[in-house]
Amino acid sequence: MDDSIFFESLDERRLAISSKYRIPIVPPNHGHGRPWGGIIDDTLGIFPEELRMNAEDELVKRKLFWFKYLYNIKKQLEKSDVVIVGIPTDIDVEYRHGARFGPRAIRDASFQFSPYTEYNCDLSSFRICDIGDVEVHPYVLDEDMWKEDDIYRIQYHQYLQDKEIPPKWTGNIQRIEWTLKWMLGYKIPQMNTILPNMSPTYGSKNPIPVIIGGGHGISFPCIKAVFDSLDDNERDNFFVIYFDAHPDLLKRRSGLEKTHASQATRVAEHLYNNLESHPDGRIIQIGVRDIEEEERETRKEYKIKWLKMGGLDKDYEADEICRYRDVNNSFNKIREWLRLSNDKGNIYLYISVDIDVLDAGLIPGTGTPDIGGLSGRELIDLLHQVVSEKEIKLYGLDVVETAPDRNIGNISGVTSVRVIWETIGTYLKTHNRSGGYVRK
Ligand SMILES: [Mn+2]
Repeated sequence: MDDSIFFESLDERRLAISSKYRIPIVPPNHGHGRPWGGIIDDTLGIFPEELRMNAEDELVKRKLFWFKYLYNIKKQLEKSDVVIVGIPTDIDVEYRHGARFGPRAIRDASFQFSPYTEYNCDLSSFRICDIGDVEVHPYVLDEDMWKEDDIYRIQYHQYLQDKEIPPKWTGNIQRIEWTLKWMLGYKIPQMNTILPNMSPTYGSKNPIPVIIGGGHGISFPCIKAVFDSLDDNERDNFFVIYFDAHPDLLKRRSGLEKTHASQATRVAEHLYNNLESHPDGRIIQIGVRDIEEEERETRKEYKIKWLKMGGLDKDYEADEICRYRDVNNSFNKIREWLRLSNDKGNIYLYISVDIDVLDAGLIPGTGTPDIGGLSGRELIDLLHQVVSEKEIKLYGLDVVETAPDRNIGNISGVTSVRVIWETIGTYLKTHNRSGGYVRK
């Protein structure tokens, strides 16, 4: 292996380590204590000192620190039931900022919890791995900003002596989507060539991704990555459930396409464009109450189901719209929308929880609070009911819009942890996982 392909000089090598080879995932700041019920990943502390020390390592010799870092995490992923990743963004926030501090606040809050769920599932019996944060720009979602990656990309091309230059992953959207696909074991051609063991064929044993935000704009690349990784049968039975005060169904916000107020439109478009049959009702939104007229049109266009907190009686004429009354009544409607009563086999589900679905009086620490929302009890009960269904296969969960600057006692961080704990724990317990998430 000729080093000169990569580095012209020692200075350039230093520069490369510091800037060109920016890793897309950075270790979380665990601090002291036991995050996520007591699991601390022992591979996270090794970048880059240990790599520098271990000069015999083949990847170190090739100066592929980034791949080495990912490789170590990958080994953890393969053993994990659940993998947590933070995406610290504040994209296109127009009212209250601060969601980029959400992952930190949620991890902080995780230290105070016992590893038991309300239904006595011991989460410490599962392997839950926190791989850190995706390195993103906090404010800009989709701009081509990571110019250094172009240098990396071309060097990479030289190294592989491949005819094709690997695709760019320069903006935040690409970084988030790529990271999720990588977590899911998606076959990324260039990585498969360089490290054959890094990209197992998708489908054997994959962890459930849990994404902690960050603004709601991150849901689009995450859901897209999960959906794109599915086979045809899974796609045909793929649903997204949102818990949110807002439908996020604007076409654009301030002229921008990929924002927290338009992310559900992008998801709907993506499903619509990639399914043979129309994705009628593939998206269910629970708790919506702050709705713009344009969003009603988008809902009709994609036949999105709404479980609204309130509303006029005329809304009930359309069977896509229902009013939240109580947990049992609402869950029956959700079951029907998910086609769970039809006995048609598995439903593949992604759940996105915008923490502002809760009443503003209960959750001040969020970007766009609104009163008249769910209580914490109702949210947890609904999540319990949904993920307890045997036909449900949980393929992803995100919890977004935690803005700790506005908190009292980090209550939105605490709430986010409880939401994750109860969803994951109840799912693992009711689906008889005994360590090791076997996907099929
Ligand atoms: Mn939202």
